[in-house]
Amino acid sequence: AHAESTYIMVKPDGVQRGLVGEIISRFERKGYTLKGLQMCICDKAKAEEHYKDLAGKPFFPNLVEYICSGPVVCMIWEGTDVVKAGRNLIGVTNPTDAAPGTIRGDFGVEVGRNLVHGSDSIENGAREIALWFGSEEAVEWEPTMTPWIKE
Ligand code: YYY
Ligand code: MG
Repeated sequence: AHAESTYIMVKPDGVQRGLVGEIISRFERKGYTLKGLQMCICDKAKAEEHYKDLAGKPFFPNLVEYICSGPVVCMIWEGTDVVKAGRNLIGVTNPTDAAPGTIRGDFGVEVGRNLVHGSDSIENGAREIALWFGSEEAVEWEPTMTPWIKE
């Protein structure tokens, strides 16, 4: 099947709470491939660009402030249907409603502290990867494990 890419980001609360390894591990164990990884502190302009579709929402200013409030861990994950399956691993937006076994369901309490971002479409995945990663920063490689994960 076609290997697509998604942008996954551990938000500042996930970093502060020491959940970076846990979150990476869930994507690794599932069978996806890490193709980019870096840490940064986001500025306001970048946060507004990342969430531009939500610019009119009442929670937008708080959202931007939250994303800029500490370091985030930025990742590119690749694999079959990774956009949809990545959001399944993360769980629905409000951790109250997120199923146990998902990241937000297992570790989150409030919607404004929901630990992790995942792209919602292939197009937005490409847009977000281009926003957060320079052209030299993604790593092109293929795990030797691939034939045991993909037919
Ligand atoms: O894609 P996802 O992160 O699950 O939700 P979005 O609808 O794209 O909203 C982005 C982000 O905004 C969400 O992760 C938390 C925040 N947010 C909020 O604080 N309050 C809401 N009622 C809805 C979203
Ligand atoms: Mg979203």
